[in-house]
Amino acid sequence: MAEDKQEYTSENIQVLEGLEAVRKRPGMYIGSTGTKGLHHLVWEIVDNSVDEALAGRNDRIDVRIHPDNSVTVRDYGRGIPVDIKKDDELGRSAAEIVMTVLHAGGKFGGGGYKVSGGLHGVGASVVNALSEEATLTIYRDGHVWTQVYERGVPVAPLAKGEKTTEMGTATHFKPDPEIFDELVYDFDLIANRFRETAFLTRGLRIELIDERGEGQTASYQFDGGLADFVAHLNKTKDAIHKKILAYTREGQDSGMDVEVEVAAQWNSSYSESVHTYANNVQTPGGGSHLSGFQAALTRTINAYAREKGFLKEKEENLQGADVREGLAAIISVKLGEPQFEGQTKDKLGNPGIKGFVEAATNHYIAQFFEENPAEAKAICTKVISAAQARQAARKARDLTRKKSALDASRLPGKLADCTSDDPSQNEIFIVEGDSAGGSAKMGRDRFFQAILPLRGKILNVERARINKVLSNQEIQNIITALGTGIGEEFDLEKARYHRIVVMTDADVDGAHIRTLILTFLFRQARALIDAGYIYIAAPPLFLIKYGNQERWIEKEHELTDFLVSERIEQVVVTDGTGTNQSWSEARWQRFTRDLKEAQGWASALQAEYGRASIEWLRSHPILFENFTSLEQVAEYLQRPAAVTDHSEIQFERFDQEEQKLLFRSLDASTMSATRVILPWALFTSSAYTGLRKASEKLKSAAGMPRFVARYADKREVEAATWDELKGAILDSTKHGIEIQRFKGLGEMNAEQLWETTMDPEKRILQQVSIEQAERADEVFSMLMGDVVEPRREFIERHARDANVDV
Ligand code: 0RA
Repeated sequence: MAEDKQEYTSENIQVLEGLEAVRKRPGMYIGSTGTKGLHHLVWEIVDNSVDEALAGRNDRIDVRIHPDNSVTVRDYGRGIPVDIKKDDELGRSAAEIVMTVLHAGGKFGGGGYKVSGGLHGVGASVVNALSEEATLTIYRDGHVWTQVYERGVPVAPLAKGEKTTEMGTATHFKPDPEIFDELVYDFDLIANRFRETAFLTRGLRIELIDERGEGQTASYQFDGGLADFVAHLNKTKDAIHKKILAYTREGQDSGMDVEVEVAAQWNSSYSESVHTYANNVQTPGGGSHLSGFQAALTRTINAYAREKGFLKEKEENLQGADVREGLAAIISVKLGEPQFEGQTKDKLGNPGIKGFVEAATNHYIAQFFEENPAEAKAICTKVISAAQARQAARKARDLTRKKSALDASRLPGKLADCTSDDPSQNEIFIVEGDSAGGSAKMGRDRFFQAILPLRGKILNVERARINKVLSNQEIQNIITALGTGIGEEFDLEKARYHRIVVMTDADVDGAHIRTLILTFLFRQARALIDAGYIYIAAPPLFLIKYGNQERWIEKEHELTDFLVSERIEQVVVTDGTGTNQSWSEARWQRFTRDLKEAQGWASALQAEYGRASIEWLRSHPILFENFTSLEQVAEYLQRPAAVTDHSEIQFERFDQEEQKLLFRSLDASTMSATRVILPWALFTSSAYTGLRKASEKLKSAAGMPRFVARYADKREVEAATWDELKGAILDSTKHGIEIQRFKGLGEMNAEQLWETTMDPEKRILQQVSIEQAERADEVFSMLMGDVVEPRREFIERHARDANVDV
């Protein structure tokens, strides 16, 4: 016995030491404690469920981001084993070991490929150690099993609960605010990653539900796997053949199982979009799988084109770049021990993989071409014209090295150039609209600042392809002014300005014009972006005047920050109980955070129980009562004490069978009636508990509804709910402040434009990164391309943001 106990302690200490190490140096395990590290926790837990899918045992993963910034990942696999490990001195369940022992995750895996690369695969125990609270729920062997942990330490052993026929694993974790800088998840980032994972795992459904704020959802399932992925890449392009090339092959490398899966389709564009993966991890650096694919592609297309006479005897061979022009493809390999190489470990090493992928590709493409002569012909025509264009361009360059159609010696008439002839200190502002251009000309420092106004309507070449854009007069003015030439003739040395500032209005048209200019630069003068010469001006949206002071404010949320920091201490709020509270910045921060959380839980509940009922619930003191049955709720509502100052309840029905209460609530001040339905299931849901907790916090931060907010005892603003209180406080902070909103650059005079946007001492410029330009390019393809559907989706998706701006 004594010995047992000692061993228990020593093992236990080891576990605690392991968790302590993770909490001391989280960066070593998840990269950082910033946003990136926070998202790693999600990837980590989801990857475990993806592994279960790769093992063929799970077809669905549901991920919820809760309003309190906790996350639940539920899968429908076999469930983590719950049995007590025989050789474990502590008598722990397998599940507890997975959750608490570093790197224990793989121990029970029955071989196969694991999703792991770079920092992934550190295990659920790391997530657990970095979570304030975590709950593991396993549906297995006919029962629900649960275990709760605090900062990685189990609160109790794994407990066997009620019976179930369900299967799978649910991990709920709340990242520890003591560890992470901030708990802010990026919905789009997570959704994009899940979409990618769903493409790479044929048939797996991944659903993402964001319960924060207004809430968003995304759901992905691709029964076509990589072929669907390629179709997605070509969604905004014109595919030049219908049938997508798609193949898989299984085999061996160094005695271990390997598998390759490829899908490919050419489009009419001139760019290549080939993405590679090893064990579902991106390999942007390429490696042996990519080399094998490329070698086979070049070889088989040359052979076929010669055999069929598309390529004449005297003509030179097609090069790699020719056969990949307009190619969209995905190459995904799965292997036992991937070697990730290179500085950033993003390149697949395993040398044997090259031959394996090459053989699979040679075999498949030859067969595909034989069986699909129409597709083969379309592809050959495309790649041969790529080769011809390459050869023609080379000849033209050789002949007329210098002569250019877009000669920089004749500068555009609209350009107001600067006097300095030192490009390294010169700047050009490309300004939307003649009127803003006029102000900019007057406001500038003419020694080093040049102005090129653009007619606002340049985008009226609606649905133009990029070649049409090039023939646009305004774009040609930009090209001549910049001096570098474009495309093949581009020469960075000839740049006439080392700062090129795109200055457009902060509205939808402005965003369009900026997208167009960035796209043009990305495709035709990319080196300008690489060199860091391109900037976007960010003129402020607001000018505020108070007393005899003036101040520029960039964005909406900064206006709020300013008002709050400047004036919140002079706001007094009287709450529903008649208590007066003075407000501080700290109270405001607490209040808005708790409010957001409460709104999130409320909208999760609304989706299930209806808007009216939940809104009623939120504004009623019933929220703070404790009930153990629906009878108690009914009793509470029928007691006179339940009648608040603001409403009267007309009881309708108690549905015993369905466990539901139905009644009407009459608002005393507005005389409006709300029909409320309260099912018992609502009171026992976790979202209800969340809403209650958040509302308790709101109550202690801001008091009980209803409210009256006053600024320095003058004007009064009323608020019936916590939601309205936020607006009322902001409203009252505006007392005596004049806020002017600038919708366009044209509304600023020369002096204002200089002060806010052009004066190097004060202005804010945003340097354009390649990623940003790439995004602009994608948006451009979508907005201007021939495919209508994605454009509509995009416009609908952004319509709300756009309305805020205009
Ligand atoms: C090892 C063995 C078995 C299941 C799992 C791991 C498993 C782990 C995770 C993590 C998240 N979801 C999961 N689902 C399954 C099952 C072994 C068996 O039943 O024979």
